Amino acid sequence: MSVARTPCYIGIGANLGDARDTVTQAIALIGKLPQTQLAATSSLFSTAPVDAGGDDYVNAVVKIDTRLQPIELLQALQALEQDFGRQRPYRNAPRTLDLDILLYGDKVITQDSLEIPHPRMTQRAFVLIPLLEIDPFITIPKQGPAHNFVPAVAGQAIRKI
Ligand code: PH2
Ligand code: MG
Ligand code: MG
Repeated sequence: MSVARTPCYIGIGANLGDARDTVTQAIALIGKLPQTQLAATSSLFSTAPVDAGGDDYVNAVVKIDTRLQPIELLQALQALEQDFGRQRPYRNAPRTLDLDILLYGDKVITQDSLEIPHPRMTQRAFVLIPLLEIDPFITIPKQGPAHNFVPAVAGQAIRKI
């Protein structure tokens, strides 16, 4: 069994309740997941909803090094979402906490339950800007340098908080 840890990037978002406090707590809890270390944390950002309604979001991205397999990591993140009372009344509904695996090493996964790289990450300033803050030279498997996608999201409102 491999003991190597894989670098992963997790997108964090919230726009229901005390979103700033939730994102701060979520970052700490991600760092306490089993077989996982927090490697880097972006700033928190206030962002306008993209393809969604409701209040502005608080978004951030963290980098972790983990021995959890992708599905184990997904399940652990979903359990954290549940701990914060996540409900799913309809697609892109306002949420207390959303935790998305953006990248898992250089793996490409296309399952119904899990797609990595996250399929919409290059279209969203609320992912790209915090991701590039952590790692300006990050490349996305099969898509190239993340910074190449920034001009296309320049119209999306995002502000560091
Ligand atoms: N998440 C979505 C849809 N739209 N918009 C912002 N600003 N931030 C998000 O985290 C977000 C969104 C679906 O997960
Ligand atoms: Mg999401
Ligand atoms: Mg999600």
